[in-house]
Amino acid sequence: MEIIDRITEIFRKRFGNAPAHLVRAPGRVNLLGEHVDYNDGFVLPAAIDRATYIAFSPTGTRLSSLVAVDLNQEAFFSPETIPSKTQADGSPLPEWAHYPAGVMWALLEDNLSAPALNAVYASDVPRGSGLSSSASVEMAFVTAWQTLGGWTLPPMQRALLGQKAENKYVGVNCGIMDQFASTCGVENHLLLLDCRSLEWKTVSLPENISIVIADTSVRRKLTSGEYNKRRAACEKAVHLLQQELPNIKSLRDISLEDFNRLSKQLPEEAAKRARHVVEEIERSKQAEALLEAGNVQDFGKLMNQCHVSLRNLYEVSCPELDVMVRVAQSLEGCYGARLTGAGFGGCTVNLVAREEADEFARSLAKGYESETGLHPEIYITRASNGAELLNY
Ligand code: NG1
Repeated sequence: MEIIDRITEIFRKRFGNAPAHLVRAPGRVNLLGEHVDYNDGFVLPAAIDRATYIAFSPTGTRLSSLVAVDLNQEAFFSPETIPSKTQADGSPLPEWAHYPAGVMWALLEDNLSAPALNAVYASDVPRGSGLSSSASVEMAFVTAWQTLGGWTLPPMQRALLGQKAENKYVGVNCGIMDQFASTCGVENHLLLLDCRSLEWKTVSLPENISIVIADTSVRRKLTSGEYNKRRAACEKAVHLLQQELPNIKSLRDISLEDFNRLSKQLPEEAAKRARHVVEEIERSKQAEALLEAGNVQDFGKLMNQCHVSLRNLYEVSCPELDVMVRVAQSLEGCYGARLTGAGFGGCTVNLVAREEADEFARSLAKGYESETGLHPEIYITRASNGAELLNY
C-alpha cells in the first residue's frame, strides 16, 4: 500500500534502519447523532477506510523524534518538555505535535508506560473536514505506545485516553465519539454508542446501501472556539432547565414534551442549541430499529432532518455544505444527506443505493462544481476496523 511504503521508506532514510512496527487508526464518519456526544446522547458513526499510519521504533532514550510526512516537518519532545508544550531545544512545540505529545501526557498521567520513539507518520484522512483526522492521529499514537509500553487496555479505555489528550492537552472540549469510532470500528458495520453509559453495539447497514462522503473542499476555521461555544450553550440550557427539573444532568434527560413546555424560559440562542440536541437524541433513538428493519427510506429522512436542524438551530453549516446536501438530495438513489462531524465546512455523508452510487458521485461532483466553482472530492467509503498494529 502506497502510504505504508512511503512512511517506511522515509523512516529508513531518516533513522537509518527499518521501523520495528506499523500501526493504523482510521477516521470516522457519523451517520446520525451530531453534536450530542457531549450531551450524553446516542451516536451512530463508522470507522472509514482512510487512516493515519505510523512507522516507529523505540529509541531507548528520553527523546521522541516525530516526522509528520504530510506537513514535511519534524518535532522533538520528552516527558520533561511536554508540560510546557516545548521541544527539546526550548522552542514551542508545533501545533500538529500537540496530538502525539498530548497522548504521551495522558498516558503518563495515568501511570502507563510511554517509551520514547522515533516515528514517521502520514494520513489520508483529510484534515479539518469532519472525518476526525485528529482522533485518528491520537488513536494511532495510543496504539503505538500500547505496543511499546507492555500494557493492554480494552478499546474503550484507550479511546478515553485519546479524548483526555484532546480535552486537556490540545484544549478542544470534544466528546468521546471520534476516539471511540477510531478505536472500536468494525468492518462493514455502523457503531451505536450510548455516550453516557459507554455501552455500544454494532448495527449492520443493509447490503445494497453505500456510504458516500462528499468533501466540499472548504476547510473549517475557528472551529474549536465555535465548538466550545456550542458546548457552553448546552451547559447553560441544562443549568437553567434545572430550575424546573432539578434531576436533569444533561440534555439527554429532558423529554421533547418537557422541552417544548419549558423552552420559552431559555434565552433564544440557548433554546435553539438545546432544541437541536433534544430532537437529535430523539432521532438517534429511532435509528437502530429502522436500520434493523431495513427501512433505509425513513432512516434517510432522519438524516435530512438532522441537516436542517444543524443548519437552522445549531448553526454549524455553511453555504457550501448546504449546496452539497441540496444537490445530493435531488439525485436518484439518495436516501439521506447531511453534513457530518462538527460542521463549518468539511464533508457531507450520503446514504445511497449501491447500484446508483457511482452515478450519484459523478452527478454530485458536477452539480456542486457548477454551483460553487469549487472542485469537490467524492468517494464511496467502506466501514473498517478500528486502530490496530499491522503485520509487516
Ligand atoms: P470532528 O468533526 O471530528 O471535529 C467534533 C467532535 C466530536 C463531536 C462532533 C459533532 C472533535 C475532535 N470532535 O468532531 O466529539 O462532538 O464534532 O458531533 O472536536
